[in-house]
Amino acid sequence: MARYVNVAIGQLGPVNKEDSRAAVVARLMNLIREAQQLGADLIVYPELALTTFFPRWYIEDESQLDSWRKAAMPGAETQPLFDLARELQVGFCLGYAELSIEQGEKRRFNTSILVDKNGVIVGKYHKVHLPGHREHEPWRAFQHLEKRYFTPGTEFSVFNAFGGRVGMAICNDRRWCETYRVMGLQGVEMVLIGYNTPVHNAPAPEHDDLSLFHNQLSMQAGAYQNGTWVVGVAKAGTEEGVEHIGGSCIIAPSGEVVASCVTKGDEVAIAHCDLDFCQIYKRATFNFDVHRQPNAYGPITAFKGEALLADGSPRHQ
Ligand code: CDV
Repeated sequence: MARYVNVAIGQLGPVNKEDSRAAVVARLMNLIREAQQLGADLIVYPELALTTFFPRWYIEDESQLDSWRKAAMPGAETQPLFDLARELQVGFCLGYAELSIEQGEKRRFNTSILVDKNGVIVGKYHKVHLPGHREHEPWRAFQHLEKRYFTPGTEFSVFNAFGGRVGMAICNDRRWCETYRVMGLQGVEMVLIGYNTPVHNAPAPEHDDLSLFHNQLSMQAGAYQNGTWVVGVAKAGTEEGVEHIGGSCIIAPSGEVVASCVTKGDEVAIAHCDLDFCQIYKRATFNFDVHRQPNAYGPITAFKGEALLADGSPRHQ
């Protein structure tokens, strides 16, 4: 039996500090309604979709920080989205800031959840690659304090959902080949990625003009090299004075872009994805069983940084 997933991009325009949670959820509900009219099975929303991208600010007040985070999911404000998903029979992937309290220990994650057509959470992911810095760096035009505000996740899981093998990653994860390969090794067929990417990259402003190129380059490479669909979804436009890229798109296992958004606002785009189209890549060029050489890949997990020192000697000596 053919396995198709009609996947929709649920791109958001800016979410400002003053926007109420209810107003943002109403926008997400408009997007899922439009997606359903276009025949979607699943809609993918951006990273930290419920709030403004608050890591751009250095905030010392814990209670203000916690006001951006959600302890319960669904909670009172997000329940209407879960109810609508069940009514429309459209699943969703949603990024949000999670406050987890386990055995009295408070932890904060940059989280994505996968929700099935019955409004049930079937997968959860904590962002592994947290970019930016920990301390206030006033020389920057704006901060990027994800390393301060979040605990990194420790695994890339793949879930049986929507008739296939579905994985999640968040924003900076999409730039790392390991993200896709670890899921590729679990047979992933569709990777869902929300992002908030400022055009301006303070440590390397030379890259500003290449922001959209690097966005697409990373996701196309990940799709092709692992024979998987990739869905990248932006929170785009100028948010609290900071310009973010759009460039939301759906990429086939061939590496080709098959659907994309054209604005930097709330927008839906959709693709009819044949999950079995992954097989021609997974069983030929990227047949891992036949062609991978893990014995040559030791440094990938043995070292965090470069394995050799400048003089060519091994780093651990
Ligand atoms: N939210 C992000 O992870 N943003 C990063 C920026 C800081 C470069 C990204 O990789 O897009």
